[in-house]
Amino acid sequence: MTALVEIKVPDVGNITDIDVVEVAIHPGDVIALEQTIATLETDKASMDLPSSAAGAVQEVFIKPGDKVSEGSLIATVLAEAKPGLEAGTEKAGAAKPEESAAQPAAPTETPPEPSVNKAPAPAPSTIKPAPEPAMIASGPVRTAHATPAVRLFARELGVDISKISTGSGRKGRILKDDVKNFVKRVMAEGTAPSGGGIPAIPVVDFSQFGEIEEQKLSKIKRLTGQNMSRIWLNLPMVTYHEEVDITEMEKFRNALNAEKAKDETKITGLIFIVKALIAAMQKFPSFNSSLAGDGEKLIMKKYFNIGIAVDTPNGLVVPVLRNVNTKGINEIAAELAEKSEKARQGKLMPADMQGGCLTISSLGGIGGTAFTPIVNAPEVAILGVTRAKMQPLWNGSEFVPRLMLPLDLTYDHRVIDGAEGARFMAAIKQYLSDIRRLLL
Ligand code: CAO
Repeated sequence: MTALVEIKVPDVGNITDIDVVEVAIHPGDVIALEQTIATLETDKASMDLPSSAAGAVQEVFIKPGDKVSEGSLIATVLAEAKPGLEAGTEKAGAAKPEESAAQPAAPTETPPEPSVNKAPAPAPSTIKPAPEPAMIASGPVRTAHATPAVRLFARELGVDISKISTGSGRKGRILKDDVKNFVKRVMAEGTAPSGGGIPAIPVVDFSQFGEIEEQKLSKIKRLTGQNMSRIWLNLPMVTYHEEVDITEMEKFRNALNAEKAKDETKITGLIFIVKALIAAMQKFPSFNSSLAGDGEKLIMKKYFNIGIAVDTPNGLVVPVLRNVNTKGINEIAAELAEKSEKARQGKLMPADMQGGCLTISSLGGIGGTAFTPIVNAPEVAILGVTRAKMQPLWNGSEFVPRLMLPLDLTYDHRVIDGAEGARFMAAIKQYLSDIRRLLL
């Protein structure tokens, strides 16, 4: 005996106009009792709608995008009547005989077999508010909008769906593709970007505002970005700014360059800065260290290698000048010229970029008054340089024109404290304002 059973939206607690986000059945499907037939979603929760009847789906009356309320017809199912119920053996609390799916035809226009009966309204078995994402930013707590199918998909991949900040579906709903893109991004970064509960930047479809074009990031840019994000999240950094009078140094530099033949490498101020940095590291050995993995000891280095950030068409690279403490000004200038040229041609080998103790990031050739460079961890500090300019300096009785060089020292505050940072910078200042001191 079969009966045509109507499946309707059950009592969902006075909520109307609920969005249909997914319909899981089609005419001809054979479905089981309690099987999810559709997914409905309100602003606050998504809900799997279980079937109140088992059998073959005859007709489906809803589609994604529709809005439904309690009592809306979802589907008709040709249900097998259960002999036990036919014999009137329904359990206490079960639907009344005239409402039972197993009851023979009620007086309707439908032919006696199959007959149309009302299915008992199923309880929405899985109204589940989406989990709240772990956030460190303050602000309203948002729930992740996603269908159960997408949630299941995310669970199968081990993705915490709350870490996906915004979906690309309607009203920001998270779709399967969003989960896939999230996984791709995490794989590419080699680390979970939201591991610390940090919400990701929302994905925006900019084409809605105007014409756009996608440009792939170079590999160097991608790797630098990952490295910078990792460092930014891991290191408590402080940047200390200072100005150094390099008037005398500049006179000496110009004199040296005037002696050089045309094809010889010119000496820029940066070379003196390398020298001054080495001297300051010798005076303050904690700047030539790295924090051990357990965070409990410092690894002190007895060699002096300086990384120089070089701007290339493909992005930032940091060739390392080795054992700079053993080299003279001209040798360092020639080595920097060679390595920065190799860098710009993309010919640096990985070994050329390894083993740095401290890094210098110089924007002086471009401009600037100050910036806050990011430490190239596991190094413990980085020296930033911007453009020197003539300034009036009070010498006790009058203002005199002096060439002032702005320097920025960012350090890892787990290793270097503020006073040490200031003393280190004072030493650099002393060396650069009177380079004879480098001989001491
Ligand atoms: N103040 C005034 N002038 C400066 C200066 C400063 N602080 N630093 C450099 N200059 C001058 C130089 O003397 C040179 O002048 P001339 O053309 O008259 O000789 C000119 O600026 C260009 O210098 P340069 O950049 O070629 O040489 P450099 O030794 O100072 O720097 C290098 C070498 C490789 C660091 C540089 O070319 C470079 O790539 N800089 C960019 C670094 C960068 O991108 N850092 C990353 C920042 S964080 O993302």
